This record gives sequence, C-alpha cells and structure tokens, in this order.
Amino acid sequence: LPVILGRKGWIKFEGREGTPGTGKSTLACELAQKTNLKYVNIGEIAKEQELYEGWDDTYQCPVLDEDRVIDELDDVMKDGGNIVDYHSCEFFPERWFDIVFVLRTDNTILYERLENRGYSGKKLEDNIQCEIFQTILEEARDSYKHEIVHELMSNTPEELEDNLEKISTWIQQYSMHSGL
Ligand code: DAT
Repeated sequence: LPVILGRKGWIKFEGREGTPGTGKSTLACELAQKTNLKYVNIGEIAKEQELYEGWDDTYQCPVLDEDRVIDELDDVMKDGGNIVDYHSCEFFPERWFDIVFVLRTDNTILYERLENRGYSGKKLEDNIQCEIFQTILEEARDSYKHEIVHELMSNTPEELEDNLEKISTWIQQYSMHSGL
C-alpha cells in the first residue's frame, strides 16, 4: 500500500451498493480499536437522526438525505481523525478524505454473505451485479484522485488481518509525516 501524505488524516471505507457484506464495518471497527481514530458509521447516524428524504420501494429501504448528512457531519470531519463507513461515496465532499479504501469480495462468497443477511430476489441479484461491474470502485475513482483510492480484497479472515495491518502501518507513517 503506497503511503500518501495529506493534511487531515481522514479515511473512508467503501463496500458496494446496498450496504452489505464486503466487511466494511468489521474492518473499520477493528481498525478504530487498534488506532486512536474514531469510527463513523453513516448508516447508523442517519438512522439515529432520521436523515432521510423518502422511501425506496424497490429496495425496501429509506432514502438518505445526503445534504443533511453532509451538514450534520461537516464539523466532525473538519476535526479529522475519522474512519467513515458507508457503501457509497460520490456525494461526500472530496476535502473530507485523505485516503479511500474500496473492499472487494468474490461473487460466490458475497452471495453467501448476503443470503445469510436475509437478502433475496432483486435486492440480492442487484448487489451481486453491482460487484461484478465494479460500480463502487469506479464511483470512487470518478470522485477522488486516483492515487488515494485503493482496492482491497476482503474474502477471508487472513485478508482481513492483512488489510488491518496495511492500513495501521499507513496510519502510523501518515501521522508521523503530517504531525498528527
Ligand atoms: P459490511 O459492513 O460491508 O456490510 P460486515 O463487516 O458486516 O460487512 O461483514 C459481513 C459479514 O462478512 C460478517 O458476517 C463478517 C464477515 N466478514 C467480513 N469481512 C470478512 C473477511 N475478510 N473474511 C471473512 N468474513 C468476513
């Protein structure tokens, strides 16, 4: 993993459309425990504060009010030192992040994880399609500088450990160089 120096020490994880299964929450929570960074789960904050603007009939889930999410979080994000966990990224201000990780999972493994989560039918199929077409990776590359977007495989517990190790090392080096 290349070391990228920037100003603020913000990190973001991406999975794929529809929240589920690539291991964002698992990795981000363990990383927050291992470092002194704060875990920020956008889905949970939106739920607690009802930052919604409607209901999606197709996917049977609330629609995020992106402008309100940005307003609510801007102060916290300005302070830096946050690990942000969400499955989409193009609507966040670019200045919020110094590095973006997109977690990837093989389709057969992902299919099982989503089934275990109770997904079926169109919702399951669409999420798998989304992974096949690398939708989130491309969205991240379109929204942030290419050099700060990193793809990480997240199929096995070994890969999880490996990702934790790589990102912790990056954080240490980043902190040293940026004086955080
Ligand atoms: P997300 O936050 O992206 O929706 P999660 O962290 O809740 O995903 O993980 C989904 C499930 O997969 C959960 O049961 C933990 C498991 N998991 C996550 N990362 C994994 C990995 N690298 N290897 C094996 N299982 C993993």
